[in-house]
Amino acid sequence: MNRAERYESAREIYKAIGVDTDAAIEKLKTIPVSLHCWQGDDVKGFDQDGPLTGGIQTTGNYPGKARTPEELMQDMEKTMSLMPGRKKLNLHACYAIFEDGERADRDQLEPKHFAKWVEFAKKHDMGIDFNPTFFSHEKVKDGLTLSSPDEETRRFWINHGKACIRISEYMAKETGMPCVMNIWTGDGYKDIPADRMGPRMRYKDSIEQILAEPHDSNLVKPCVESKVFGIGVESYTAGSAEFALSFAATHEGVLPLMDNGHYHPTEVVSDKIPALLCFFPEIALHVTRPVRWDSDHVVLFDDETKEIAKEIVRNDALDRVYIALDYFDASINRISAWTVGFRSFQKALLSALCTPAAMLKELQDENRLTEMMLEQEELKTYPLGDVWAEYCRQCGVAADRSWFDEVKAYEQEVLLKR
Ligand code: RNT
Ligand code: ZN
Repeated sequence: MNRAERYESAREIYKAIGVDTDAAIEKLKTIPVSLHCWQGDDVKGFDQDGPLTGGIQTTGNYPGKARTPEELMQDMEKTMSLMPGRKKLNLHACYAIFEDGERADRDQLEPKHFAKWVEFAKKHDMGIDFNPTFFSHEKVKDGLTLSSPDEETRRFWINHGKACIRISEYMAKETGMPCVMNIWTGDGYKDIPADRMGPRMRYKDSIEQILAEPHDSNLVKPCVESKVFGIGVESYTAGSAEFALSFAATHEGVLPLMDNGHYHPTEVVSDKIPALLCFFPEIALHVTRPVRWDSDHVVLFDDETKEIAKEIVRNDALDRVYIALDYFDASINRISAWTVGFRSFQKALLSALCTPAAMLKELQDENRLTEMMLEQEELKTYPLGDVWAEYCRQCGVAADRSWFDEVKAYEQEVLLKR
């Protein structure tokens, strides 16, 4: 069978269980997934030369990381040309672009410092998501930013947050798509603190001050991302799960953001998604792959990734969940890392869209759990690969491993010359 015949056959097989694969393909083309710029340069940014702090870490020193805005954009264009599906651009404040030796500290950032990124996003018909950068900076005092007891430090970071609200609104206006602005800090303590509430009260007040910066909540979607621990911040994080969730629940227009690397290892975000959807009009996600800890490995087409996509799709929540990727691997070719992760999540969404959710739900509600199990097992060997191949063909990208030839050529011609 050739490719077209294989798709025809797969279409019939899915049709027999009530799944319309043509509709699944069309739907998938419309779902934006935010592509994080920071896979390209190991979360370095352009505004400082120090180490990566905040309790996060990239490991590996594969050659060819992007060192300038031009290189990063060039690399993103390469990786995006190898991925099917709709992309949104995810930026951090530390990726500000300064012209002619001009500098601005993080509390002084302005929309103009992101004009080149806006131009880039427009060129590729993408919206932009944004993140204030509360790490890798000399004004992180004793590992603390928005929860610092030092008022000058806290003021600096509040002003950074406010600047980022203004920049987010500018990005939304320019691209015509809302900007999800995610607040995450690595604030916390390595060892058992003597005061757990004080930092949280200051963190709460700081976020409230940031959000007091005037903004249109249809354009700027502020989120609070929780975390259980970081490297060197093992005993306590100010922005814990309960803190972030309660903050979002009690502040109009604020979304909780769940990163699936930020929970205890046996907790799953796939189960948290429908729980939050019962209460929040909108939520946000960072999709990553934690291996034993928040290691930010490249996202794969694995069980939990599939389950996350399924929960979004079968609860009809594609318009309520802002999906972003968040991983950074410096031990392998970074273009390939980006591409594999994005393609994996696309596969997970396609798999979810090709799941006969109504039929399975009915089995559950009729307590036909024996059949529910076997039907879910049957699906695992359905010909999803043939539907994937058709989707990739329609999107003008390789369906199989052949995209890697382009990565190898790019490595020779561009990356290894850096
Ligand atoms: C860190 C958080 C955070 C960062 C990015 C760079 O643990 O996941 O989202 O990874 O903002
Ligand atoms: Zn994250």
